[in-house]
Order: sequence, then structure tokens, then C-alpha cells
Amino acid sequence: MGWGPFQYNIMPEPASEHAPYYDALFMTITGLAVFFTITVVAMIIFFAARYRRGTKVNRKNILTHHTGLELIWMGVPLVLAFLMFGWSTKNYMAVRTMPKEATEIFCIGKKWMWHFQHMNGVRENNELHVVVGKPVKITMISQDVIHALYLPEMRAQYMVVPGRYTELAFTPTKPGRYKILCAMHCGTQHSEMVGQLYVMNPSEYADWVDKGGNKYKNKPLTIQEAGAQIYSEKGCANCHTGTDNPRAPTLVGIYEKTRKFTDGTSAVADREYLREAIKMPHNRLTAGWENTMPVYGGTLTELQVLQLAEYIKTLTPGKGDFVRQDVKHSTPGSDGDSSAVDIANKGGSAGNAQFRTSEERR
Ligand code: HEC
Ligand SMILES: [Cu+2]
Repeated sequence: MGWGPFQYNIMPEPASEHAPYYDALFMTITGLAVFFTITVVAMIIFFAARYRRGTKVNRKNILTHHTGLELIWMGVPLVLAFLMFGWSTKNYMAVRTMPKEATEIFCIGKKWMWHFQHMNGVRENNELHVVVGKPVKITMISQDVIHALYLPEMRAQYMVVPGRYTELAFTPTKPGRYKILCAMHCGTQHSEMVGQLYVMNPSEYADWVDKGGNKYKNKPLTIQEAGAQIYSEKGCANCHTGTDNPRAPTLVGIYEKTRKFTDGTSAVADREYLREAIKMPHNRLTAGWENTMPVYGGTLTELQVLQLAEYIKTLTPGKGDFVRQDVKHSTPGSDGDSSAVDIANKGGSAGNAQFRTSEERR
């Protein structure tokens, strides 16, 4: 899809049928605005310099009226404005006319996640899988406040409101992974109300549906993924969030850093230290916190402790800022069968996307 001159890196990659049309309009309007801004500013500077006090220029012959000039500066913008209006309306009608033959998908927005359900029953949280080249129609509603489903690469965005269904349609044209965002400020974790849109080839998609919409089902978990799963199941994230908080110090970025303890000693947080901190937290308390961490010595196996440590090593600042923590696996037994209400009730209280593990997302 090349509208050559209209593709610049200032825009997200265009990946839907409508995107080039949108970009052409957007770039034209932006271009006009830039053109007029530069022209006006340049003239202001030029005249200010030329007619500043003390310059020897002709100040007689003051024009008080010039009908031709006035017609031009009103007529040209008027025509331009109507052209932009007409063009925008055409584009708007095109995106707001729902395709008849479209893949139906349902979307529920809630603080702070996107829940999707396909007609075949497959459910997804903060992820949406669609087929390249096939029009998609999403029927949306919010369970709480106003959200807006925003798919920048598709140039598609529409309000998701409580108490009423709204619709959004697009036709993806390029396989790939794209962004899902919320474009309506909907509360403290609005910026974390993000996800991934996967545009797949028909065969890939058929495969994905075959596995019940879970492409990770048959793949063993990596050691870090297994750690993330334990982290989620044991509720570590109830205390340990992305930043230090009164309940617990953050574990982000602690690996191989010096930790200070209440008894005045310190140690480097290596694997050995992490093991002790998890199995026997009372041995040495991180300065600033009390002895409130549960003792996991009896409940976690050595393998689980190893997996946890490997997971903690991956928690580095910045990671997971946009892309949610990449824990691509299914929690055994909860494979898409926890209801939307369960998830809403769990409601992302952990406070950080990095720690929003698969269990809470599902
Ligand atoms: C009830 C809250 C709570 C839970 C649940 C909890 N922790 Fe902690 N954790 C703490 C507190 C408080 C500290 C700081 C005091 C200390 O060192 O024991 C801490 C310290 C740590 C440390 C050392 C951090 C540092 O600053 O050097 C690690 C590692 C750790 N926890 C891992 C875990 C893991 C893994 C889990 C889940 C299996 C977990 N914690 C569950 C409260 C909690
Ligand atoms: Cu939102």
C-alpha cells in the first residue's frame, strides 16, 4: 500500500485498508498547517525587521483597503476548509460504514484491560488475533467508565462506553504484531490498558483456533516463564510491585545490586541471596521493611526457587513499559475458563504491568 509521499515515520506503520487514505488526509492537513504557519511567521519576522524603528524605509503610501487581497485571504482558506471537510467526511463515512461480511468480535473494556471474545468461543485478554485481508467488526461495550479502543496501525479508534454498544471496523492488510491502546483517559492505570493485535495468515490463524486460541499450549514454559507463573500463583505481586511500597521493596533491578539490611550489613543480590530471601526472609531484612514476608522455605521446591530467581533477574526497569510482560503461556487448568467477572474482580490491583501476570490477565 504505497501512497509514497504520504508515508513518513512520524506515523505508526499503516497496516489496514483504510490507513493510506487516512494518512493522505492527515498529511495534507498537517502540510497545509505547516505551510501557513511558516508563511505567516516568516512574514511577521520579515516585516518586523524591515519596519522596525529607525530603519530607512518608505512608510508613506499606507493601504487602507484592498478588496482583491481580502477576497483572496478569505476565499482561499474557505475553499481549503470545504475541501478538507468534504474529504474528511468521505473518509469518516468509509470507516463508520460497517462491512456486511465481517468477522464478528466482541470487546469488553474495563479498568484496565481489554477482553475479547470470538464467535467460536475463543477468549482473549489484552490480545486479539485476526486474519489478514478479512474485514473485522468489533462490537464493544464498557463494564465501567468510558474507554476507547485504539488500534493505531489500523488507524481505527472508537469510544467504548458503558450502557451502550458501539462498533469499530477495519481490514488488516499486513501480518504482524500491532498495538492495542486505550485512547480515553480512564483512571490511574489508563496508560497500562494496552495489548497486542496479532494479524495472522489464514493458515496460522486456523492453527491458532485449532489449539483453542492458545498458541503456547504445546510449548514448554521457559524457566523464566515458569518463574513468572509461580510468582503469580504465590501472590508475590501482592506485595512486590514495580516500585518500592510500604508492603515490600520492589524486585525490579535488584539482581546483582547491593542490598542493605536492618542489622547494618549488606550483600550483593546474587542467586544465593535471592534463594535465602525467598526461603528464609527473616534471616536478613531489607532496610526499611519489617519481617512480614511469608516464609516460603517449606512451600516452594528448590526448582521453583531457581525459576523464581531467573524470573526476578528479568525484572529490569523499563522492561514492560509498553509491551506487557511477555509471559506467553497458559496457566494450567485456567485455560480461558476464568470468567470475565473473575478478572474484573481481580482488577489489576498489583499496580504495575510488569507484574500483571498471565493469571490476572486471563
Ligand atoms: C506479605 C508481603 C510479601 C509477599 C507475599 C512476598 N514478599 Fe518478598 N518481601 C516482603 C518484604 C516486606 C520484604 C523486605 C523484608 C525482607 O527482606 O524480608 C521482602 C523481601 C524480598 C526479597 C529481598 C528483596 C531485597 O530488597 O533484597 C525477595 C527476593 C523477595 N522478597 C521475594 C519474594 C518472592 C519470590 C515472593 C513470592 C514467592 C515474595 N517475596 C512474597 C514482603 C513480601
Ligand atoms: Cu481505558
